[in-house]
Amino acid sequence: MRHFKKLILLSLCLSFGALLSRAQEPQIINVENRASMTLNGVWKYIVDPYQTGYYDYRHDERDQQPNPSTAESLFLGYRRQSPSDRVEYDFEKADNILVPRDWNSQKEKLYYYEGSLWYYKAFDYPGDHGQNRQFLYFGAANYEADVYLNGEKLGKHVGGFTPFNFEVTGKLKPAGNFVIIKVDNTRSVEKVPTINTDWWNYGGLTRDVRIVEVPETFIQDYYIQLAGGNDQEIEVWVTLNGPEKAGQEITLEIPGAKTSTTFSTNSEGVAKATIGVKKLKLWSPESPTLYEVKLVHKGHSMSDHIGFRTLETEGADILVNGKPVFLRGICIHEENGIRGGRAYSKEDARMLLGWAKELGCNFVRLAHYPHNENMTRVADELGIMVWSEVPVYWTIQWQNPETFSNATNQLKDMITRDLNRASVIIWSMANETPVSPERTEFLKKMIGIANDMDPVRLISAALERHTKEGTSNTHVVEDPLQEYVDIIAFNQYIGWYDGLPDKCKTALFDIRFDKPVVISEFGAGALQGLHGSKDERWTEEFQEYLFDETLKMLDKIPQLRGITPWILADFRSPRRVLSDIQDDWNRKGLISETGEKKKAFYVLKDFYEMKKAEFTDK
Ligand code: GCB
Repeated sequence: MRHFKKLILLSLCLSFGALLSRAQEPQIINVENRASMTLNGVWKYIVDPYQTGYYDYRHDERDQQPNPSTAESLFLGYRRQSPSDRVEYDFEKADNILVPRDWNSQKEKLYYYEGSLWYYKAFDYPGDHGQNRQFLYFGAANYEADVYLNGEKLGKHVGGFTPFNFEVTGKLKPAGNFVIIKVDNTRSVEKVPTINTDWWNYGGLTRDVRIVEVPETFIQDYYIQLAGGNDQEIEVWVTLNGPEKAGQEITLEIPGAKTSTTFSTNSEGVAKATIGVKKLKLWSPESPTLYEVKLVHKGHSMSDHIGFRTLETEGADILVNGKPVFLRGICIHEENGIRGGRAYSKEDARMLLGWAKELGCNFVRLAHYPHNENMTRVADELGIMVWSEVPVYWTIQWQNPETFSNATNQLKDMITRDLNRASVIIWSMANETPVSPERTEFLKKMIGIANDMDPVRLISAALERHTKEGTSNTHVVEDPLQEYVDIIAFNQYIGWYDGLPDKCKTALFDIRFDKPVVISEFGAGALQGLHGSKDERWTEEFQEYLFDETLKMLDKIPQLRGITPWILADFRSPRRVLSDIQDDWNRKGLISETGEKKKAFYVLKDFYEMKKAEFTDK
């Protein structure tokens, strides 16, 4: 029986509505195709480990005080007025830093820095100061950002990998503006992610910063996607923001499909329509067709490029455009090891996804947090399906309502940003979380939210397996979450953390569900260029052997419909301290941090060629 996305968890999600209210302003999507002025480039910065610019000597927040001290309140961006004036900072004299970029990889002295750092940029805004509205937009800031414009606080944002914006209409001057942001990447137990991760916690304004300019009433957000398993109907909703949002006409044009439809907003400013279409050229990895889509409101037009594909499961099969697919995947961290630091640009996305293509992939798992929007947009162009996930990683505080609302805000912001990307087929809720009733409730509620926001994409989470009681080498997933996900995914490291690769020869998996299975991680560490016997850890030969044996083992799972081995490229992790081998790098990459391919790369490539042939014939 075909399985269209179910909404059984909807009521759960609604009852949690109260907890989900967001302090921040709703996200404006598709900023790339809106009028905007970039604030990317050279900024000034001041490192402030004791947060002296933010807290006074009684540890009171200066920005809550009626007359904060001009001498130390860095957010005021105050300049000395006379020689006797005491001002204990000067942004103009401070060092330069690039935005977007993390700070750790730009400055040697910041290599291990985790804490507060102030960013400053002066700019003119010659643009419209009359009828339009302006928003200060950030692609992401890791982890907390306190944002000030011309000395006035705009707000605070929590969460390191999703976009946020603040309205600045009426606050911009034609000349002499300055924006100051305190970014703090201190880790702590109640955050998402929490203190313990296996990746480096890069800090900073890691993605684009812009002033986005929109009409007084504007299209904030929209959804234009094929309805479930049906390639004849496009479901549309559009949300207006502004004083005249009710009863407004919106026109959707898809010139390439010879379609144009006009529909109206309700009192909430939301317009909905279902549009019949015939003979759409569907988006697929083999042929990633994107249509130009235009939304017009009161003569203002905004465009996007959107692919249309159907997505559903049938028993253990994942059907894309009605055809079973095998997800030939690879995990990727958002890092450009060659340059150093977080990946952020279209070029970075082309490099990482280009490597995935070379490997024969049609799928990537963007681990372990939402990657920058260039990744999903380039994936749309290249025809690579995407698993997107939130940093609910290992052990977070399952019973803390703030942690829950933080995790769900990140989930909602991730989905909101990428709802129209055909490449995205899976929303993942978590990675390797320890089973407990509290954790399962937490994740079930997240699933409810994701299903409610997106009726089409499949839901998953990277779970764990263990050895079945009474057996020595039969493996099971005993996690109640399996019932609530569309795809059963789990990480397994037989041959690396559990025995040696030989163990794969006799290992069996006992999966009880008639659902697609994706192995979301397996791998072994190898230092590129280190050669030896297949039994010697850290050699390319060991990694190659483990891939060989693992692929044979996994291929015996009847429901296997995809794999995303760990990982495309070596990445920085402070947990990896073995001198001369790791030196701060997790070495499970198939490609080194210098861009050299290891032997296992070719083993996986061969497997993918075989799988491609097998599934093309289906
Ligand atoms: C895992 C984690 C991943 C680690 C990897 C490893 O299971 O999900 O974040 O980096 O193992 O290398 O141990």
